[in-house]
Amino acid sequence: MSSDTTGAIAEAAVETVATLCEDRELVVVSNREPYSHHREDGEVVVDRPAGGLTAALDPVMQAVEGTWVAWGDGDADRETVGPDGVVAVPPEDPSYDLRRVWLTDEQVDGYYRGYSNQVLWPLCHLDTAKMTPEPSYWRAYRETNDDFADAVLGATDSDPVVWFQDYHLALAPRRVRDARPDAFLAHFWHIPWPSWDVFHACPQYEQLLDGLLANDLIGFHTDEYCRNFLDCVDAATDARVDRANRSIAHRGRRTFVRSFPLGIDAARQAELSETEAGDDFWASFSEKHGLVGDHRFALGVERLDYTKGIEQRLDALELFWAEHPEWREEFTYLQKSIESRGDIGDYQRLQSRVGDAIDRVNDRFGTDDWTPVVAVTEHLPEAGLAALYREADLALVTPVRDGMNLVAKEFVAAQTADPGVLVLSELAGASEQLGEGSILVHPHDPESVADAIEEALGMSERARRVRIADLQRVVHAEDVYAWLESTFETAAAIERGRRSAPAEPTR
Ligand code: GDG
Repeated sequence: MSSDTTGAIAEAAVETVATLCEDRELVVVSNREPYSHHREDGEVVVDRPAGGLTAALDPVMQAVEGTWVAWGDGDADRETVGPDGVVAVPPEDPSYDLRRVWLTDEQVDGYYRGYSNQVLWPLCHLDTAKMTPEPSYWRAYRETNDDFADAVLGATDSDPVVWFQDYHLALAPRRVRDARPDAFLAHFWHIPWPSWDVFHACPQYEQLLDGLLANDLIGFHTDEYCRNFLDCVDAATDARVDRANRSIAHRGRRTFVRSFPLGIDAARQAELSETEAGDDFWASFSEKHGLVGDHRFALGVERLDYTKGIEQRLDALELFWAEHPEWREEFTYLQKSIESRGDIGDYQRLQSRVGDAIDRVNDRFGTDDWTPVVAVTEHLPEAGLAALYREADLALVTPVRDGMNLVAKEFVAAQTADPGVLVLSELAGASEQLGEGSILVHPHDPESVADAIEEALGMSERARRVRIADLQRVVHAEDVYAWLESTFETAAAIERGRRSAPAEPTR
């Protein structure tokens, strides 16, 4: 698919959004902002969306001239806004408002670092032992959600269509709903939703559910997360749960729960994997790390997060080289991981354990001419990353829990030359869509991962082609634009139904 086709797909998404909004303001709310300003050598420079959902949504926002509400965390953000914290973006052709929410250091500590990343993140990834439910975190989370909600309400005097992103904002919908009963509110939850026995571990389970049930539509990546959410509502509240229809009647309204598996801009990813910049990157990278000639390599790409299964993967690789000495000096593992949330203790400890595990494996098997595990910790340019995807013989995507995992999809879309093999965890949301053409493994079973590596390295080119073609069909058909369209089509259908149906009985 070419960029022209991508443009056409974006236009289709714009039309669907326009149908839903009619003359109402579209307000997107997320923790991270699409554009941030900071100072570099005294000059103000702007960071703009590079890939991902933000890049796909940006042209839609430009076309419908909506408002994006987000935390202004750039060091020059305050000096670039007008009254009400608003700056028009994109800078070269301003067409929509970015309304920045300012957070104090205490709020960043409590709402972001605290409640979002040390309570909700481990909770939703089933790691309740890592939860740190400090009362001050919860207070800051509530207060900051109020600030986001107030920024939404300040964006327009009439009833907007609001789309909240992610787990940072579970409470904001309720405050917006109370002020604007006729607004259309939707929410997409980017991480897993756990089963009730796990969610019950959170002391604020009732308030979180009440906040989310102020939405008309809640989206998750998979059907499993939808079922878990319905179970939690059923167990924890007196709302009426209609499982067949996947909807919930609560406080006089109905909330619909649907799965929308997020995709990537697959056409762009395929193009990126064939650029000159990517070729140049690969030429020097492969030389530097000895990935030349017949040498084979596997690739892992992620933030350094305990949910991504990096330690377990290193155990599996150690087992693989122990059981298959014939692959020593012939096969390398490239761990491309970026430090993440480094100011949180659990992440610092993970970083040091991963470093120790890499040293252990390299000390055990490494030779003067070969380093079994190569760790790359810097942020790579998109074309460089795409070249690594293209050249890798296999990708090891083995999270112990992951809402979706877009790396799996990027790897698939980048296989434009000799196709590689996707080794994928059963516990990644992506396995619902990509289970068929990948080799599925259990991340906690090192034998299954080691066997998968052996299978992938021995797979014929024909078998790899068949598998990758199947996977590419899915990744291209269910890309980020299809995701936008299906979300907004569903929202429009709900809105039509709501206008023609009688009010819900109150409970
Ligand atoms: C959350 C959920 C869900 C990484 N290193 C570089 C780089 N990346 C990019 C990848 C990919 C992105 O980061 C990571 O996305 P994931 O989806 O894998 O994971 P999370 O960050 O945990 O995201 C997840 C997602 O939200 C969306 O809903 O899928 O389950 O946890 O796009 O390419 N990009 C560049 N250089 C790097 O060095 N350019």
